[in-house]
Amino acid sequence: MRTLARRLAKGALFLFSLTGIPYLFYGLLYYVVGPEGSPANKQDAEPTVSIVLPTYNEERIIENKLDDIYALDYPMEKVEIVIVDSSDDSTRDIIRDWFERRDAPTLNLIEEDERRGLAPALNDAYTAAKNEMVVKTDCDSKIASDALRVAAANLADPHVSAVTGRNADVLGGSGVEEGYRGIQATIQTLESHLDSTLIFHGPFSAFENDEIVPIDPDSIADDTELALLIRRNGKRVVFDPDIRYKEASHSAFSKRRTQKDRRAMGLIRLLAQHRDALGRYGMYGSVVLPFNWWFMLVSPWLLASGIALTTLVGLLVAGPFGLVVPVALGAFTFFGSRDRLGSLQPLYALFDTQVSLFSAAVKLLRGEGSAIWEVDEELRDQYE
Ligand SMILES: Nc1nc2c(ncn2[C@@H]2O[C@H](COP(=O)(O)OP(=O)(O)O)[C@@H](O)[C@H]2O)c(=O)[nH]1
Ligand SMILES: [Mg+2]
Repeated sequence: MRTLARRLAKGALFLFSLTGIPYLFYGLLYYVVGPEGSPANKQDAEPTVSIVLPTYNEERIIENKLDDIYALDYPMEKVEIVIVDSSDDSTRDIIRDWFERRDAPTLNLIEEDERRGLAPALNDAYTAAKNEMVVKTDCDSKIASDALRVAAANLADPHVSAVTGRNADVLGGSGVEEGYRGIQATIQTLESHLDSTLIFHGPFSAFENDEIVPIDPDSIADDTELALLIRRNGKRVVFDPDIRYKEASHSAFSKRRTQKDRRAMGLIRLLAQHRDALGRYGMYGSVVLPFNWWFMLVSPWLLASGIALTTLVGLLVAGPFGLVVPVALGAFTFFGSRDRLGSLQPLYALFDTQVSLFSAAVKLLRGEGSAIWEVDEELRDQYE
């Protein structure tokens, strides 16, 4: 029994160490590269802008969103707003009223008879967008007033064709989300300096219109997919921490699962679909994509197996007292999801993400992953 327990313990230790190797490697790279800000050679620019805004039943918050866009530090005569709407509430009437009261920006409203999902809606909106820089933003987000200018400055670099930004303020004060976003911003800054980053964020993603191509209508990682396709076509796609937005998030474990698991499913599926990109496109395919493969597809399974083995060892060695491992993990989750872990909070945020990635993989294996989802009404309280 003891020998078996010792072997299993060694196995668990091996799995945990193996999981950590790529993270140590990224840490070392960060130290060597010392990335700061965006890697783009930024220049002042004021291109014409199409703001793409998809809406599904956003009557509670659409007016505030339009007011926020109107307040951006940018000449509104140079802006058109392309709204693709699939609502069956009063969102459309509110939109029309709002634009009737103003000369600029102009409105291009695409009215869908029925909800088809976000990706096909976005494909239509991108086709309709006619200005030089196309900025996609979600209704449930607030963009910093200088965001369009900073994005335009990035795209003025001839090598860069897409740029995304940072969730600088998590509305609702979720410590779990803040912890995760901090780590993610560090990783995405490094990736951008190496070549390009993978993840593009729904609240703010800017693209050069000429580089936009259609995305898979079943995609649930729409912004990231477009960026990935642009990188595959040869241009860099980067993260600039100076582009700031605010987005609401939950900390509570069960509330987080719905949105995070769906987003995780989208990313896993996208990576799998584009597995042929591994090893190609310079550092993007040889470092950035493999790291994201590890983080999203491999390490959740290694961690889950390591935890299962450790629990088994505990049971073999200490009988029922061996349950201390799952109980400790439960306590970690209990306090972490209530933002009460102090300096350990970022570690919990990573754990929470790994839980989502694991459960997303299981859901995908079960054939789930619909491109139509229930919009989170509670999160919208933050934008009223
Ligand atoms: N046109 C259209 N917009 C959608 C659809 N589903 C979601 N949206 C919009 O897409 C944006 C992001 O949706 P959201 O539910 O907040 O996604 P999440 O932030 O990933 O949870 C919001 O502006 C929604 O109103 C859809 O099926 N059609
Ligand atoms: Mg949202």
